Amino acid sequence: MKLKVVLVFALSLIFFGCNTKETKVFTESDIHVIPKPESLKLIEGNFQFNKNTVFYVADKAQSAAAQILIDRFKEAQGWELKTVDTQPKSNYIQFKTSEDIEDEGYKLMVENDVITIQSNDFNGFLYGIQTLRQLLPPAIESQTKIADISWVIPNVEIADKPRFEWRGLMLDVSRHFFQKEYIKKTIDRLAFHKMNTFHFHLIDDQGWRIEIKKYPKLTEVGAWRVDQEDKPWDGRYTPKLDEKATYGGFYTQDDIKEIVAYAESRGVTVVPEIEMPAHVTSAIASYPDLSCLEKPVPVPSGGLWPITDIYCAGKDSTFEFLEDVLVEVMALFPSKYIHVGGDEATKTNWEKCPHCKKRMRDEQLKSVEELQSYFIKRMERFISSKGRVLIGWDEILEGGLAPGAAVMSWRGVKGGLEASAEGHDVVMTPGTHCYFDHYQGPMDTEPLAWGGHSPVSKVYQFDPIVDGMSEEQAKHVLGGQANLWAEHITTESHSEYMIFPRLAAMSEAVWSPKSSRDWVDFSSRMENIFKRYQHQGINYAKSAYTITSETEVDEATNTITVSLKNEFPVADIRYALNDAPLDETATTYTKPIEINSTTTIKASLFEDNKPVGKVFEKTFNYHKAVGKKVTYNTKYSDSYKGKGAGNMVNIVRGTKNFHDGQWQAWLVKDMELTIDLEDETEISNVSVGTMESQGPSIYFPTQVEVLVSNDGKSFTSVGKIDRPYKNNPGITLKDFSIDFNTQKARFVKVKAKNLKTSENGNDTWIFVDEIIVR
Ligand code: TNX
Repeated sequence: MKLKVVLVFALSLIFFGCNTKETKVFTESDIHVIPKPESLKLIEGNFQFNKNTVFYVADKAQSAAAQILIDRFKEAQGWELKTVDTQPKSNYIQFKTSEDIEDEGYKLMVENDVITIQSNDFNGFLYGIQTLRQLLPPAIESQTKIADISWVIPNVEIADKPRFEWRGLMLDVSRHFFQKEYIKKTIDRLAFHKMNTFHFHLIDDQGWRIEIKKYPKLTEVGAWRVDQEDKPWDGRYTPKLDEKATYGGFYTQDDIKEIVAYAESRGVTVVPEIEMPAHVTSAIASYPDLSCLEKPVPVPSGGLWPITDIYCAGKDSTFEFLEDVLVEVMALFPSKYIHVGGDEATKTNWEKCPHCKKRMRDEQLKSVEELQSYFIKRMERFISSKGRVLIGWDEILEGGLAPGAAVMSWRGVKGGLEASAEGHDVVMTPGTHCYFDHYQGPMDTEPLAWGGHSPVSKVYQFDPIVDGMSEEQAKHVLGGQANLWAEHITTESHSEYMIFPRLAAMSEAVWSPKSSRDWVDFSSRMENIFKRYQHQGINYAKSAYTITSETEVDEATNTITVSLKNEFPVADIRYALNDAPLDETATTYTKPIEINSTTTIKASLFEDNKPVGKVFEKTFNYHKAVGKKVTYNTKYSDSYKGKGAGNMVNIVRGTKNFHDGQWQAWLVKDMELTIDLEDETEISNVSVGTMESQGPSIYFPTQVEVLVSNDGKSFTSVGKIDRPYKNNPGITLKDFSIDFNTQKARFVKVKAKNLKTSENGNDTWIFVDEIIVR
């Protein structure tokens, strides 16, 4: 652990008005500001707020920044702190405009009697205030009056500025609709984390969410879908055209104005996203003529793939429509950037459409990719003629990038590398680190998410500047952004759960100097931020406290060791085995636990000698093949090797996340392997652990067979299970368990047959995590 310089100051009692000034000694570990400031110096002494503290302001921007803290004191303490325009003698916060401070940067100086915030713009003053807010006790976030708090903060000298100018969060309000009040709340929380961009994903297949006066059907029709919220997202049927559509909602233009103005008061720019040419079934449902086929379609209630009903790129009327929409959008959103989506268009209709074919001939376009490029370039000309800048997902690179366009790199970092090499500005938002619809803890302990695994520690590792970027390219990186797609996010509290605390990690990744990145230090500061989240009423995820296990097999001794850990490193894990209680008698975890028989481990984090949070409980089923040699007659795929040769006999079971490293898989091929038990061993059951997840083409074996032998040459079948193909939505784990008469055998051969081709003609996988021999 980093050595902390502990500064201890003796403080004298100072009398202040009728309040007695606190004698409080601060150390560096009392300072928890997130994102971490560029530089911070603790100084002897402290400042104590009381009901006479005033804000000395010179202009509107300064008083707007002051208001944030005034509101906090009002709610948490009931004080009505005032702003004044003449310099008080003492006990005040003053704002000073200082031209030489960089955009959004600030200096904060806390002294015994006066606090000074210097900046050059509103955001800088606001961030100075936000830092001040985080120096105060967490109770400053309270939404009800709190008694007996002394609002005392250490004297400090802070110089701070953002590393990147684009520090964003995207919310998808199409897949599920979120109320205006929640959007404002989220914007407020962005500002709390010194984030400055709110990317508003207003349009998608499943709902058009912004009123456009010229095209009323967009919200009369496009904002509503048949309610199938009781079914899984990808298991929803295509609604009939006359079915009553009741799920949805939209923002009126007045709502949008209110959101934009609110965001402005929080230093946040709202970037609207108006998807095109795909992800617009909601628009086509409203105005079928916008598509190539001009066929009426319903607003889909859930998953839609591939997306073939897209805007026709041949008809000029499509562009007239989009220009009209954008004129209204640009009147509402003053942001420099206008996002036009551009992702995931399946262009098969364009290949057949006479209008699109004519366009391709007229414009000498060789492919539908070039037609998409034509589409985006044409929109870019329009947007830039209005003095704005087009930004789109990295697919807008395909077929040639529009001059002047900026790119949001989501399919990894490739798009960002390519666009920046061509001199375009980029915002980095790779799925690996920035997708908040991914799981943040082990899948079986978390609410349903899209897939993937992006825990807070991974988000914390995010760097918008990636390996292989030249200095010149790096200059084109505007910053980074987190995205919350909402297919599976139906409520505000679930949305909060996905955003927090990962947003805190993201804020540090895009604000603080890279050199100050320190996971241990960050996690220690998070505890304080959690208290603030609690006061703010945020349903943040506690996944970083979830205990997970890792198992290692020592093949020489056939012993298994299980190690326990959780994401935040400074935690007191204790455990109990089998029937022992998990209480104050539990063992403190210091080293991996050895297992040589079937064992249940219960573990928890402890605070004050008591278990807190989720209890970890896992039974490790020891069996007769543990650690024995496995010979593969058909080799597993290089993409899913599990833990290699010992994977099938290491007692570690895979989770529903097929990327979790515990699964071995075969594509199209059958599985066949032989386990050598070393001695003739009495056995009566073999179980084969498998998974089915038909979405990514993982199917149960259609047959599992077990054979035994004593010489390893001639095998006798002892049983088999047939399991013909069935439609099976979701993810299912299943052990194919085969009982047979107890007998002695040294070799066990297991065969599993692959379906080979799915109903829709794709190659299929079989996934196996363990062969259990009893
Ligand atoms: C891809 S990211 C999409 C979204 C989905 C998301 C799910 C991007 C530009 N397009 O439409 O919601 O995956 O993670």
